[in-house]
Amino acid sequence: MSGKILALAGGVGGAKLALGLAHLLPPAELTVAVNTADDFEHLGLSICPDLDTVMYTLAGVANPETGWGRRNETWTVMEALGQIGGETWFRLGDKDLAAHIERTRRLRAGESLSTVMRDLAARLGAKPAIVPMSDDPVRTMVMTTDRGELAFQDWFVRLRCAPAVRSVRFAGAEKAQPHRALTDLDDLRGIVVCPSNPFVSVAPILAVPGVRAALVEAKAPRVAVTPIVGGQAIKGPAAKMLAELGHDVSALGVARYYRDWVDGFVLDAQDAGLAPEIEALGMKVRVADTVMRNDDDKRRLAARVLEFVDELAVSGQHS
Ligand code: FO1
Repeated sequence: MSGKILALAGGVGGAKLALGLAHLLPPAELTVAVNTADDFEHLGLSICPDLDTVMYTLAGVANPETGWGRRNETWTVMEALGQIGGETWFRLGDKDLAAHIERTRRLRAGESLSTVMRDLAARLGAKPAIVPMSDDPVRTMVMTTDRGELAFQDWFVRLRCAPAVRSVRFAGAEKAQPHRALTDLDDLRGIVVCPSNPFVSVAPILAVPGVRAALVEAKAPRVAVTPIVGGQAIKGPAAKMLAELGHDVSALGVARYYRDWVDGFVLDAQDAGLAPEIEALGMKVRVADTVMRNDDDKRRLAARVLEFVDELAVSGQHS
């Protein structure tokens, strides 16, 4: 089947599946809409971690060890900054800094984030469209039980996600305009929710006014891939957040969180036993190997996801 796939993604997990999809689809048939609520101003620069992670991954220049930042990175600036007493808790590599410097310059000159990212991604060789969820600033704020409210990167990187989370809000979301790729959803082949953190990667995209309604009304099937396998997050604090926010710490907990708007749920083979309970929520289930260790895994999972999307379209078991 043809038609466009719209993938919703956060950082590392989202980028991996996006790369799998990019291996299988012509560039014109894939748009990756990325969370920007992790963005922040740091050292006077506009940092967009999830957009850059997706961009570097699709361009083939991502750091394979961390998933974020660039491969073959050097750290001369961070070392020199540390020496003179500067802030080094958020590690910006020398090559990575180039993107932050150029993006900041162009944003200050009045260009939109989507225009700047389109150009940077093209220069680096990322082929599919990579779009921010909005050109307007939206910032995740994490209310913790013992440290009050923290800006996302303070909580995530500086405090290593240690403070327990009570709630999350997306400052500025109510005034943000969605990117049109998230609201013009005619003629889509399918919508894929990548295995990103439901609370701080996917939820901010849906918090941009108009996006949730557009996704719910879209004619195309909506398929989510679990970020939780065997009760644990593949990467990051998703499992910890499920527990702290009062959800079941399992793929079932994630499926329940998505039940209002997702038609199909891709469950890991380890969790196949949860399929009946997820189906009872009114979703179709597909079991697959969802842990992406290498490029073949990414391609295989992407193929399973596309197959599932097309089956849901044929059977009309969506919308
Ligand atoms: N994550 C870390 O855990 N430590 C870092 O020092 C760090 C630096 C960094 C620099 C640029 C970038 O694009 C991402 C970076 N990340 C770092 C990852 C990032 O902050 C998080 O993974 C995302 O915001 C969560 O999706």
